[in-house]
Amino acid sequence: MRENIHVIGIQMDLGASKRGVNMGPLAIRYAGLMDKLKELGFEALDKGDILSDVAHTENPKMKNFKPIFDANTSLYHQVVASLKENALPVILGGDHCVAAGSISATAQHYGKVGVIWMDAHGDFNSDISSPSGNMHGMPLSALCGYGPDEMIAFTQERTHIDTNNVALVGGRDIDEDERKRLAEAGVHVFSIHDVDRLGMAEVMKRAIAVASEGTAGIHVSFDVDAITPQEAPGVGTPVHSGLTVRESFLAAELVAESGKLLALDMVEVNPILDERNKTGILACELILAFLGKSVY
Ligand code: EXY
Ligand code: MN
Ligand code: MN
Ligand code: MN
Repeated sequence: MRENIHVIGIQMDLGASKRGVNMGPLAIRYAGLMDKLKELGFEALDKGDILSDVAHTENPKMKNFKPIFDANTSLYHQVVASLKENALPVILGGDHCVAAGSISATAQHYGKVGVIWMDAHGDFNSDISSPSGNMHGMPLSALCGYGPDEMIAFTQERTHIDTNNVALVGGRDIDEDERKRLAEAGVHVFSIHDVDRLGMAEVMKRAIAVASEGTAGIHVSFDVDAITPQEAPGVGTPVHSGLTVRESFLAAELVAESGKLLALDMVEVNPILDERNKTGILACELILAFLGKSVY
């Protein structure tokens, strides 16, 4: 694990239908993230927040595409710059559309990276398959080269993630077309049912193996709606019967133990819908666990 952590916020809520997730970075910082990182012995630098332009939709199949593209482009450049400084970027969302920028940056820097996408959703829609036109339902598909292509036009090379190295963990609300698309693309899906049957330790062992095979390491993209809404109420798209808090921490601890983490997104914390920053605090503690904080 590297000593240098760069915390990069992105105040983006235009990819979701419910507003307010742009305040996620503030909520996670309010939980004490920077001090806690320093207590763990990291050189932790707060790079501030990337801001988003106002809502503006030209194509209802990709709502707010232009401001989302612009903010993601800024995020892409910031994450690339942090990686060049040999820091491990921790990206605070914002809705999940921001992973298009952050993961393209990691892939651009390292060449070949694996992705563990922890989410109640698949985020594997294209503009055509999306039932909503909301861009937070599309970033994983875009990153893997399954469209919408416009969404990852940040890099000259248009970096694509190989789906052989992508594991989706915690999925339980996946659209019918999206399920077919995930299967055709060959994404390794570990649904909540797999977590029940196999246990989180075995699921993460397999997910880490998938994401590590032939790659420089792993970018984890953690959507807090992966966790069950009783424990993480501050989300815009809650889905019942999700991961427990302990399963989530175990996943984080196993990633830390693997020594493969290259970058981390912590996204979809919506303070307006939260209860006394419960979800913000949880997100903060999960970040620490992904970075190696142990309970004993
Ligand atoms: N699959 C639905 C859609 O594409 O509209 C819902 C997507 C929600 C995405 C969330 C945050 O991870
Ligand atoms: Mn998501
Ligand atoms: Mn989600
Ligand atoms: Mn492939």
